[in-house]
Amino acid sequence: MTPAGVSAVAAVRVSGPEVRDVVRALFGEAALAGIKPREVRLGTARYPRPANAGQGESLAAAPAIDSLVYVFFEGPNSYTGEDVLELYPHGNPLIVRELIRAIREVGSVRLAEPGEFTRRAFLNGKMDLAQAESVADVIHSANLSELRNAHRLLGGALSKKVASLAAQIKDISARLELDVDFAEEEADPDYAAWGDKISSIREGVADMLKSFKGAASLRRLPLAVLYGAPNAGKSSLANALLGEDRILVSDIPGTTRDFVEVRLFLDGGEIRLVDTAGIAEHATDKLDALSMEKSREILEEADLKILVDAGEDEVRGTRPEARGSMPVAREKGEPASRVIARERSDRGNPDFIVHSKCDLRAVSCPNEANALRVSSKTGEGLAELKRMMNSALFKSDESAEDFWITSEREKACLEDALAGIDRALDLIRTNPAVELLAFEMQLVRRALQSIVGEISSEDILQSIFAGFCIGK
Ligand SMILES: Nc1nc2c(ncn2[C@@H]2O[C@H](COP(=O)(O)OP(=O)(O)OP(=O)(O)O)[C@@H](O)[C@H]2O)c(=O)[nH]1
Ligand SMILES: [Mg+2]
Repeated sequence: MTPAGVSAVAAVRVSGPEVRDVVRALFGEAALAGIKPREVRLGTARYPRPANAGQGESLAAAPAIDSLVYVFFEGPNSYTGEDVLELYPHGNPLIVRELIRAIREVGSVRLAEPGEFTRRAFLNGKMDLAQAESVADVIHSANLSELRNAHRLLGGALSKKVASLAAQIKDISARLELDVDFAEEEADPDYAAWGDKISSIREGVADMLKSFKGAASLRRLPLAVLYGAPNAGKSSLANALLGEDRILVSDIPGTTRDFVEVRLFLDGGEIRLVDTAGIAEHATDKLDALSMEKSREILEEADLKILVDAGEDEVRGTRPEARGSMPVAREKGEPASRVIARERSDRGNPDFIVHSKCDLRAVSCPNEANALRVSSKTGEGLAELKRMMNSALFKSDESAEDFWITSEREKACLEDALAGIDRALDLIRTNPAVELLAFEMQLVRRALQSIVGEISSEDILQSIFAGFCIGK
């Protein structure tokens, strides 16, 4: 269950009909006799006695693997629905390896395949397929909103919605089939009313489909880029946000050459923070030009562009040759940052402006929206900046009811359902025939039911659970 590597405690899980044999082999007959489901026990796991060992040899003679805590879960009240044994040895890879080796000597015990425990949970009816898929989302969520979504899916939000749509379709199908049977006796079916009902189902399906966020967009961490003139204090700011001196800082303009990427934890989750080389009007040399090119490239990818501005005078003082030719069409009272943002399109349109080094500035910077006074030296404005970054990068506008789907498979099922609905609506408009409608609705229902796995094939299960980790 836990990754390889040294840790305080590791977790190993065994599931299946031979779990009791494993308990006996590791801890002895007495331990098995006294075992109670879900009871936390401390014991010494020993190598199993070889099958050909004499009766006289006691178990205690076998060398110990580890002294550890274990819990037995009796099926069907377990994660997989089968008997399960969880063991918590010390987190030494050597112990874990020996423990697994000893367990595998018992009966036909073998290593689990990726996702096999969750697969068994699905096959034993402990959860439906949409929930099983969301287990992987719970494990891999990179931020709080993803995690909340994964928990909603695991809690059955998608399953419930699918079930309600499938029930509505079942209802329509039943009426359609009734009409097929009694076609001669009944008056013409009320196609218009059916069209309305089917359209409202279509809306539900289309909404879910629209909510899809694929793995590519989910696994990607939000990217914030600090950029601005050379010497503006970008690297100092990155260090201050991180709370450690990670990036080289100096009063020489052009200190940062390659952009530097660090990971920063905000309230909403982890982000990539990139400190770039200063962008000036003219490059001083070839290397400088390359650095600036790199900065521009990463800016293109940014989710949040933060312009770091130390005030024009300061910049000018440190690098006159770079800024000399800049056409400063500065209106009276207009802050330098605005001039920069307005006049120089190659600096990108910042989402936010940081007036840096505010401890050095005699006059306070104007209080604009989307701008903040910050000092990396005194720490002023840092907490506020983090809050701003958090709210810009992690939108928390979803309500408790909302969820988005993350599985390509579920998306494909919904697309099938939608296509069927559209064909049905088309039939109603052009050539209403009860038999054909009934057939299409059956297809739609099947597509929806396969989301939760009421209809699923071995191939589909294989591809879903192959993406899991071993032990889950
Ligand atoms: N007083 C004061 N000095 C600062 C502050 N932030 C940065 N500095 C100084 O400004 C100078 C430039 O800082 P850097 O962080 O290297 O600036 P940069 O924008 O990364 O510069 P380049 O990498 O050359 O583009 C250094 O001497 C810093 O010590 C601040 O908040 N207050
Ligand atoms: Mg720098």
